[in-house]
Amino acid sequence: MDNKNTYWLKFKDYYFQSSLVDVDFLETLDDFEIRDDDVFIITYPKSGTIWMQQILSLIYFEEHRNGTENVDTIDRIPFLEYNLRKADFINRPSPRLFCSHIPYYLAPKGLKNKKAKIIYVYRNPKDVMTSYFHFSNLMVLLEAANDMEHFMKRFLDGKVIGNVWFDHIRGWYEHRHDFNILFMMYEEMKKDLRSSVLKISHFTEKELSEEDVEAIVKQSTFQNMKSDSKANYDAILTSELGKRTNQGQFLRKGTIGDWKHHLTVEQNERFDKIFQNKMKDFPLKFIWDINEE
Ligand code: PPS
Repeated sequence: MDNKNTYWLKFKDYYFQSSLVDVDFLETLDDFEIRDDDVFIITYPKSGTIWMQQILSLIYFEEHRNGTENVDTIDRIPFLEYNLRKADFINRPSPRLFCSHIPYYLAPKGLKNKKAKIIYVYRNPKDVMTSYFHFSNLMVLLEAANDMEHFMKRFLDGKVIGNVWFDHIRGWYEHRHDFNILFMMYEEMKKDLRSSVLKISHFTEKELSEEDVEAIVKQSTFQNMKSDSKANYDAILTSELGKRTNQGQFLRKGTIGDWKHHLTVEQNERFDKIFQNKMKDFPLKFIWDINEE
């Protein structure tokens, strides 16, 4: 079959993970009823989705902040198109929080009344590609790649879940006036988590005390998330999704510029050429190095 294999399923020109997605749900996505107080985290894969899930969950749920609940982040903020634990979206109490990798053109049309909120997290694409390469070799539901060269070709050709990175970010950015959307940069979150938390709480109109902000920042650092079983996806990856090896983790490096350890000089130059060509008129800036301002 042309539009489906073990790893992906093509629906309206977009690749979804085939065994996690429900096509009947995708068929109805356009009409998915949106509430004014819904919040959607939208990302290209490996751009900081679970990080934003953790931050948003901490902002919205006091019980998460003060540790009086024992709910996994994925249950607080389920994936829209990969409803792993079969959350009942329709009867879910407000405010509903979701995350998703969908491109702008598959967004439910109710999002266009601009009341429900979208937080789009983006990350420099060399680190996205590096993270994605490792994750593809870790999770059994993704097609593994022998080496970076193989993966880079697939990534640049958009033969991965999420399709072409350039199209995903450009699509959402160019259609930003159709939505109530905030763009958050992974690298800015990394460099100044506190300001990022304040930006998100302002956008979501959630008033936080100084103490709350402290608690959120503390619990959403890479190190804290890594050791927090509700936030680190270890159990999900091991028992619900499946790993190829015991070595890797969802929270791998969590840094800026790891691509430097994985791309050859030639691969890097080739990537730069394509990036410059595709993004020359694109206004959002990117940070490629941990020391860059
Ligand atoms: S997925 O599979 O698309 O949902 O993956 P996603 O969550 O978007 O991205 C995973 C990468 O985000 C990193 N991450 C973090 N970085 C810094 N700080 C925190 N708190 C954090 N939480 C998650 C995670 O480590 C993956 O990046 P890499 O580069 O592989 O480490």
